[in-house]
Amino acid sequence: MTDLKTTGQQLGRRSWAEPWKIKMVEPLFMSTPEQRRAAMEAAGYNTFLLKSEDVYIDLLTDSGTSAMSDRQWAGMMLGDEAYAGSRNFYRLEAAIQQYYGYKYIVPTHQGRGAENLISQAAIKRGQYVPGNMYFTTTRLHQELAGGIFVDVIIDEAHDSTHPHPFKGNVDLDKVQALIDRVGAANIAYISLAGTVNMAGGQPVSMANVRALRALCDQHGIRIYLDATRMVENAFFIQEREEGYADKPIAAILKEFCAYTDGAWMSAKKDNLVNIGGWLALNHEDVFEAARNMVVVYEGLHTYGGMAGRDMEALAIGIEECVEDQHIRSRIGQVRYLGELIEQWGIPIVQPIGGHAIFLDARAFYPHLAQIDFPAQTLAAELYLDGGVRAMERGIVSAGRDPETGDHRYPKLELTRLTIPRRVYTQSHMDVVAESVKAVYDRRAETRGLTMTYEPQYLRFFQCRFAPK
Ligand code: PM9
Repeated sequence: MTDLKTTGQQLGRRSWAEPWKIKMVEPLFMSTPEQRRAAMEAAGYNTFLLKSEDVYIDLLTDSGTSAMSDRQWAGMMLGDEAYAGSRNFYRLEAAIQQYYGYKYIVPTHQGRGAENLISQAAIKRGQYVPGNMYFTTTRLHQELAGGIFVDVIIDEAHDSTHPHPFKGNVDLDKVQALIDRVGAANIAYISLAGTVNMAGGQPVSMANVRALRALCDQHGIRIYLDATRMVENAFFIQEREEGYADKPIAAILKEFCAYTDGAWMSAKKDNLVNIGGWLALNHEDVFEAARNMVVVYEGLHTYGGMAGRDMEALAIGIEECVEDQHIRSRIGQVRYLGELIEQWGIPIVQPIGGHAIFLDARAFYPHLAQIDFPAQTLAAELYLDGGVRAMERGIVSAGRDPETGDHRYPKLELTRLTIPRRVYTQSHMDVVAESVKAVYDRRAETRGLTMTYEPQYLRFFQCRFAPK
């Protein structure tokens, strides 16, 4: 395997730095251990239920938490807040067409708005939706539309220690086996994510999507891409796949998208805005259906739940996020944190992915059973130690099987330290790593949690726990 480390010393040359400087700051406050204990109890040991003002370093998510550039803020002043036909929509449409290459664009308020539209427009009740690992909101929308999600990611993705450089790849044999079992007509589409969030931010290779396209063409199956972190995916292709080292990120992104029939997007991630999303399609039939439905769920088809100024900031964010220097420093910062943590032998998902460090909570707390919610426990412990907010990505996030009502027991039981884009400094990463180490050092004394409240949908957002 190639050496995936990027710090200056390891490459034997000078260090990299962010391609921006800080113009405006937001103060942070550090709470006392007693204040954090009280806040955690009030939040039912669920980091989603903490007040933001009680958090010191917020690594809950990279969603909507980016710092916008001065160009984006200037763009906010150019908002055309007409109900219909805002000029910012046409600018956004042109940016998506230019950088992602799709024909038809439907704006939405955020990613799950677009997931709802594509699921309703492209899934018939009882159809199967194969995908490279589930994502929480994506699978729920597919299920609500009557679809049955089938995991077709390569087996290596479910093993946190496996060093495969493209752990997000689709296993084509699994897709073929599904086609043989249920017939191509009973497959709604392939749900392809780049990178794969729940696997640890792992990429899909260009060779894999090319081969998937060829297989799908033989059977008349469409491929829809979750493009939420596809720019990060393009970085890994540039770094690891033969023939792409000298290609710009923008060119890699466009080539990848060209193998797919459309994409949905949470613009709150790669696209560097605090709110927004879109659905992009190459086929008129699905576009017609989605454009018709957007007026029911989101807003008119020229704003889809966003203000004109949001669409302007988003169009500029799209241009900025494909810059090679930007993405290199973004992933460089994630790796900086990961390499600090792994030097102490603390188990994290390998290789380090695009948007976050995923602590392997099973290996962290080998004395806890999965039903003791080890990843949720670890997220709570991190907050209690130093005010760092992380997110559970294990049994709680996986929810219950809609057929049996039982917990789903995913192989990966992870706690995610997610890095917002252009927000924190290297010193913040040092503090986070030290907190992880402190929690690791007292791991043997740590007990698990019991779930005391569970809502029906996407339980991880609102459920509550008590210490065992
Ligand atoms: N992802 C994340 O923190 C937001 C909260 S958890 C649901 O990782 C992918 C790959 C995502 C994603 C959100 C969505 C939904 C779709 N696909 O949050 O609705 O990571 O904009 O996007 C979160 P929205």
